Amino acid sequence: MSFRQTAFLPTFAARETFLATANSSTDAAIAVAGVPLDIATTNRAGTRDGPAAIRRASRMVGGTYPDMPHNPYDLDFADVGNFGLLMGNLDESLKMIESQAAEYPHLIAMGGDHLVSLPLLRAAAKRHGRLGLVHFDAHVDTWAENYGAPVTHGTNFRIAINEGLIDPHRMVQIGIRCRVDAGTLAWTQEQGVTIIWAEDVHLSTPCAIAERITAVVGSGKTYLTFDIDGLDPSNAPGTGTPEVGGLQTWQARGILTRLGAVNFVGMDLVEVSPAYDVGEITSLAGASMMCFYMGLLAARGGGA
Ligand SMILES: [Mn+2]
Repeated sequence: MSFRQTAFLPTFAARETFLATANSSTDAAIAVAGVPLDIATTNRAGTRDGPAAIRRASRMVGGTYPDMPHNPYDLDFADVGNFGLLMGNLDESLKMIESQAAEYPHLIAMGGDHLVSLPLLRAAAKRHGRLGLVHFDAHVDTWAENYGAPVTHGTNFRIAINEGLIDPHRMVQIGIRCRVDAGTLAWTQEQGVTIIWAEDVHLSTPCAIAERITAVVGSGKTYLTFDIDGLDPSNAPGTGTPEVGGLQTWQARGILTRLGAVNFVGMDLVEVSPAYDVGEITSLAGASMMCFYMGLLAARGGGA
């Protein structure tokens, strides 16, 4: 069972777990975990503090919203704490993250930088087979290398595609607006990845974008990865590689809450870097997106 400590504790006094849950059982249907990997960023670091900031901000969210009438507290979910990793050792940390993720049938992970999606997808694909991917981001994250490094938070999805973890024909990126070389963009589109540019979102409506996403991923098992830099820096300043012209929080909310037809099997929310945040804008946005995802799960009656 998931519950707040007591109805009489105001948010600032509630425990600093996700949605202030007192449930830490590793047997819950839905596990929320922090994955504070912070050694694969290419610009500003600081995502090691993401999980703690999201947990604090999450005490403000959860419950029943008019546009999301299904309450995350109806789910059997637990905050199982943070995953272990080996400081400074990327290879070993990725293996450790994968093996810890494999223990949970439905995981909602808080990054950490975006490379955490790679071991999380390795674990999810072993359990479920090849997955569709709904990917909110400013960046394509399909580079072959960044500054000579082949394994970073910008090469994660090229690796995932090459390993067959995700089906690029069932992969859709939303909010893209980064500088990107022609070769990387061509490679991405040749794989079959659908790109919904940030500009497309601005010229459209959340309803229409949600329909496009649903059409791309279809009814098969699908993973949600939400890089907080998909949001505009004015809506999410606390991140490592901000790009102007991004999604407003209301747009992301409007899209995400309309993805109820997608068969999601897991999620991560990554790249929150609290040292660059202002007034908890970013961590609140991150916590809210996770909450809306949980609302989708609650609407279908649970995580399975
Ligand atoms: Mn990313």
